[in-house]
Amino acid sequence: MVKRGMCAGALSMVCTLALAQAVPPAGGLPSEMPAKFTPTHAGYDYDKRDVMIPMRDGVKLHAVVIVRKGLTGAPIIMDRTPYNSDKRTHLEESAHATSIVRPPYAELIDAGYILVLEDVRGKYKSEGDYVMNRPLRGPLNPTAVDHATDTYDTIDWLVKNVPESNGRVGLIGVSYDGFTVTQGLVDPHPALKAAVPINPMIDGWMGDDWFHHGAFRQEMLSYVYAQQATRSNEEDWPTYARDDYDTFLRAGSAGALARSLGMDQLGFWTKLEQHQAYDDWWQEQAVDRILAKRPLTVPTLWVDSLWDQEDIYGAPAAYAATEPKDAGNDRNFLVIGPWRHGGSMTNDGAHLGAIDFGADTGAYFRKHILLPFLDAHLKTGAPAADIAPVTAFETGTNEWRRLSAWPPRDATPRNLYLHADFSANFDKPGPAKAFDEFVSDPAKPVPYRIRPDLPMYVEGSTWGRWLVDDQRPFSDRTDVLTYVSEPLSEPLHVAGRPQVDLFASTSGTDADWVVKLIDVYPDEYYPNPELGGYQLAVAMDIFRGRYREDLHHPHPLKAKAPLEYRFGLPTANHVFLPGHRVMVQIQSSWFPLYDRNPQTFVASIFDAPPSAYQKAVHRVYASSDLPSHIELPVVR
Ligand code: PG9
Repeated sequence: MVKRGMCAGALSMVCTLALAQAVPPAGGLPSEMPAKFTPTHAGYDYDKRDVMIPMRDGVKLHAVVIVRKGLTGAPIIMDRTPYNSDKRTHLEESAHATSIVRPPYAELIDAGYILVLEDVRGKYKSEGDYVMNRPLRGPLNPTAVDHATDTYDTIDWLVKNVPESNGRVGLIGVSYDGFTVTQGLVDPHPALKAAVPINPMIDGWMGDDWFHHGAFRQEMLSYVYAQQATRSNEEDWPTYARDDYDTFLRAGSAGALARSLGMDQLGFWTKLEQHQAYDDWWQEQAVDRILAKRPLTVPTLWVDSLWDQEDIYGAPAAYAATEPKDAGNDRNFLVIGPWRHGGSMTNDGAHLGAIDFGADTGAYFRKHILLPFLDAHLKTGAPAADIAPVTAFETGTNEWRRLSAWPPRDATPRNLYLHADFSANFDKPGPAKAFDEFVSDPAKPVPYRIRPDLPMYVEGSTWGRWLVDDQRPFSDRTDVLTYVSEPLSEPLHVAGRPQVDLFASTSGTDADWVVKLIDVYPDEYYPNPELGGYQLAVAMDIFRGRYREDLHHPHPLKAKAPLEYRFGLPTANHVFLPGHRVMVQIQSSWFPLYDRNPQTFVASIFDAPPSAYQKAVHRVYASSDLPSHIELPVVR
């Protein structure tokens, strides 16, 4: 049927043709959908541009540019991510720019910034090859490109192709995106005027995502799997049990589980297998070591979370490494807050788990530090910002402090000694031979968080807050040694990295040592009765014994010999209040976040056979010649 009537008065050739094409195939109606719909976005308060930006090697990277309508002479703030820029700029379809991105980015848009999110090379819509934490060009990367060049090329393109920009660009990002920020600091583009690495991954062996002092963070296997199996993360890590404790215990070793899932096809997994020790591969890509050798030209605000379950090492280490480059004390800044990983960029900074901070510390950070810092460096003609070199939230007192240095200049070491009667105090133990012992059984490893240990990112998982889990369920296990002080009569302020100096032995030939510094709340606590007797971890970490002599080369431990282990705990800024007690817990597994040490020396713990996993008797010594202690950086 030809509906000539609809073209009444316009029986032109075009109309006749269109109507002729609309004749349905026999037995059907024409589709009502266009081949490609073009939305008008009428009434939207922003332009969203999907762009492909050419890099120097011809590869194009995908970015989303969000510009509020009417904006001119505006600074650009950019986040380079492996986590899907499309998804991050489309929380919902909305006519308002502030509704399509997460709140902190909405705040930046509201503050007059052009927002750019770019997919890193090889992920999602960006072309090219993906390499986990792609090392800089050089011995570990023979190509002509890395995140430094990709950031440079992207900035160069943006300042020439986003006409609303004032030619000044800032970089921001959490975690992996924080790592990409740090790479932009290497031979930076002249338009790069500010950088904010938040919880950046800095050293993957020493204390960030992959290992802590040589102990492998095997729950990260699911992350490697999802990130590397496909460009757009279509392959999901399977769940075998509701509780990861069961999944990993049944699997045996990390290598056995990875192989059963076909992970030997994934380049990064095979690299982890080859680099279990702190060899040149790790050391050469440690970002703090890299930046320490370069000039610091771009004002940088490092952001550290005190209870960061993923990258607790990075920000303070990178700040410390770059601080000597800041002769004028006007380029390098540090913020320390009471957050989980990325918590500074959320709207729930008033508390973490059961611990209350009195006010939204994330909102405080963004309003009083982040925005003034960015404005001062990125907005044309903006006045200088009044930001202290270090702004640190003090947990315990719940106060923000402006400091001139980190650790604070008045922090001095004070040794907290462990005693064989399970007490802890500042008195060195006497000469009598004394120790405590426990049986460490790899068949029954100590859980690292209160079970069920739901996989990291599933709904209901406590992954984001486990570092503030009450440590009571662990303190009374027979394979955890628990030392505790008398109630304090005056405040004890610990600011910096407590240093463990442990004298211990194993009846086996390898062992892990987990040391936890804990604030024990009063038995009854009237400000919040639910916290009566709560054991709040302030700093805790693990050390893999085989690296005691040399981080680069593992050595078997001499069975039954008291040996010294020295390692740093993560940064703390905590006041133990009067009436509270100081506790230290020591154990030899932290499962399943860390793979089990078989306690028999084997060349590769990833491949330890079932027969290598053996019970061992572990002793912690407490005498004047073997004085196990934690050196606390105490502010007097
Ligand atoms: N912690 C995550 C990560 C960083 C770097 C490497 C691998 C993982 C992240 O949150 O991005």
